[in-house]
Amino acid sequence: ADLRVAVLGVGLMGSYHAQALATRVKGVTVTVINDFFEPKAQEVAAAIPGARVVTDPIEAINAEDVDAVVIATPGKAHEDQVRACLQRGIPVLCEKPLTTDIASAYQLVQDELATGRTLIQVGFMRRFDAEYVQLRELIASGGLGNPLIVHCTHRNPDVPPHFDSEMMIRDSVVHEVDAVRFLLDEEITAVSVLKPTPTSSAPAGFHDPMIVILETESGRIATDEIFVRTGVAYEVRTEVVGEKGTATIGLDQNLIRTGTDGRWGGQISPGFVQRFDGAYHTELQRWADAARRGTVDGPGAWDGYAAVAVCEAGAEAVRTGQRVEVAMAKRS
Ligand code: ISE
Repeated sequence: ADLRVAVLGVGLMGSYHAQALATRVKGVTVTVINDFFEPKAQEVAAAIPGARVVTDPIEAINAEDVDAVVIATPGKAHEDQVRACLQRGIPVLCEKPLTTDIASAYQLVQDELATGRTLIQVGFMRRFDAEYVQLRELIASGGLGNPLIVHCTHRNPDVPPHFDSEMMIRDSVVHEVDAVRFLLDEEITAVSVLKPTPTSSAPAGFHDPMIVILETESGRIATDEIFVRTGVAYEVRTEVVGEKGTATIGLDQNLIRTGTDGRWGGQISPGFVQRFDGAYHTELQRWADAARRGTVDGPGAWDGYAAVAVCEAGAEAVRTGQRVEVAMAKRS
């Protein structure tokens, strides 16, 4: 039988997931749609045969015709909703951030441990992108020798006006935080942030771009250029520098080369939905396949907690201009 899924929060990401689950992911029926803005939930549900609207998110999680849940509500709502999934004992795919503070993220790690099952997956979709997977395998197989430095670039063409420096850390850099942990297989222990001259399109007082420096347990360094108002396109690149060589991904991802008027040129993917479409699809299909067996298949509660802890340090580094150590428990 199909896995019956509730999608909570149908903004940009949630409506994309709901559509993908309903039309492209095999073995899934979307039965319940929820959003705090009911007309939006109605609109999304109307386009999905068999889906109905449930206005209360906790009721949606506990509905009889729901076997698993996708959460794409605002970060502040995640803690209670993920906990309700744990209490019911059903798998959940929660968009990042897992929660909005370190203590609640750690509590969810503990709550999941207490169930004796693995039920929480966090939406770090880059782990499902073919290039990231290959780069991780190359590093793990020793192909680059010891990896010493990771250089990341993360550029968005634009963001909403309220997207401030702290959001740049918590919403955008969070992906490099997870990618670096994924590629190097170790924790990040300290964060520093450099604030170059801001672009003139950034509102006063916003630091855009920034250079974020991540230090790892073993002493490696990762840099991340985060620039969210380039006016150009969505550009995400990673280069790993090892003792025996270097490797770069994201150079011409989704580049469409065109030839017109005796010239050649290309189009860069405009946004993350286009750039990571394949990754999202793999993420959803593997999650759904695992959920049918009562578990998940991807980054979990610990990864969500680690990302929250590193971003907390990053937000403090933006505010204070200091190098901030990550406050994180040892993994039990
Ligand atoms: C957004 O929230 C995301 O999650 C995207 O993946 C990221 O690239 C973007 O910068 C964020 O705004």
